[in-house]
Amino acid sequence: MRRPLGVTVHRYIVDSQRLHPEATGDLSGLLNELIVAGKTISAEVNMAGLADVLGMSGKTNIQGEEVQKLDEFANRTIVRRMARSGYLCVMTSEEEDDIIPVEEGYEGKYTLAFDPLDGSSNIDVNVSIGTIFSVHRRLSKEGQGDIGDLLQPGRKQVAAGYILYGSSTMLVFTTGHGVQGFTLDPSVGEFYLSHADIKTAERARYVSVNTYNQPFWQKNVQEFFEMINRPDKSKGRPYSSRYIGSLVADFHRNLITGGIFAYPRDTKDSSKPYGKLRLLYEAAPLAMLIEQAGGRAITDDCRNILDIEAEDLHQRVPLIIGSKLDVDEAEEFLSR
Ligand code: AHM
Ligand code: MG
Repeated sequence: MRRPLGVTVHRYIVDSQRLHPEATGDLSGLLNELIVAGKTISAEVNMAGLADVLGMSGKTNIQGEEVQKLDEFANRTIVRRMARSGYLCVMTSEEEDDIIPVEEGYEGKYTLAFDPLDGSSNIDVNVSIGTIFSVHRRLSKEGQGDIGDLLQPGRKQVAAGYILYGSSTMLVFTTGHGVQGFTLDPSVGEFYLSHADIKTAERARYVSVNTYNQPFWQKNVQEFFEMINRPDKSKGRPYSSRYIGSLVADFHRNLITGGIFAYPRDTKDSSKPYGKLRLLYEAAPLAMLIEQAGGRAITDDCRNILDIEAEDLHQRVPLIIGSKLDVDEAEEFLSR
């Protein structure tokens, strides 16, 4: 459906729901609540340089990383708002070891996995960060949800997206019918449709990897990235390199311009044998978005990210994601 610009995200969600008369409105309600949380976080992120919120809180999270104050703020904002939304039965967050129960009496039919502030090492250097989210339908029948409701493959997501706190704040999401991008007008506090039905380029323009990890990658992964570095006019190569170190920002740029992002497994840190990125609230939601935009997401041993059965809330997964023809080539090369 062609939609005029100037459509608010609320209007977009209401219109989309009309196309599904069977819908109860719960998913719309859930997204709207998340959007309010996102706007709250956006306002705080924009104040970060002014308010005294920079710097470490002194705690470490389950992955042994330092937690920064804005991470905590983002986590708290989402948990508090969503726990009483009435749409969820259980949540998981990068910032919390265990499942996060919703308030009794407010149980709903969905689950939420989220990274409250991805790219947090970039907060105090004024570089783009974002909130990534993934929504599943619950498996259990009623009452408070449990870990089983959260450990579902990405293929079963009913919605996925992110809010990027960049030069402007953008909301990008899918409910399985294409990818829509909205830009926040901070003067009125509304997200407006700015990127309707996003499709990513079939060929990459950018390659996004932490090249200094290259010596620690598997040999075939090293060889693949050497191979696609070689000039080849028919494929638009040589590509150019872009790496921010905020997955959500690297992903967003590549989604808009075409690109291939990878965080393969490496031997640099024996506590992280599968690379750094998390399945449930980083790789899976971005994989749903990229597939909806015409791209692909696989592991470095060629499994489709969306088919992986989660075993742990915080499990990590090697990720190769982006333009279809380049991920196809990676798959062919790495499966030899
Ligand atoms: P975070 O969720 O604590 O911010 O960590 C994940 C981030 C990703 O956003 C990014 O892609 C990656 O870490 C960068 O890692 P590295 O610095 O090893 O390249
Ligand atoms: Mg993250």
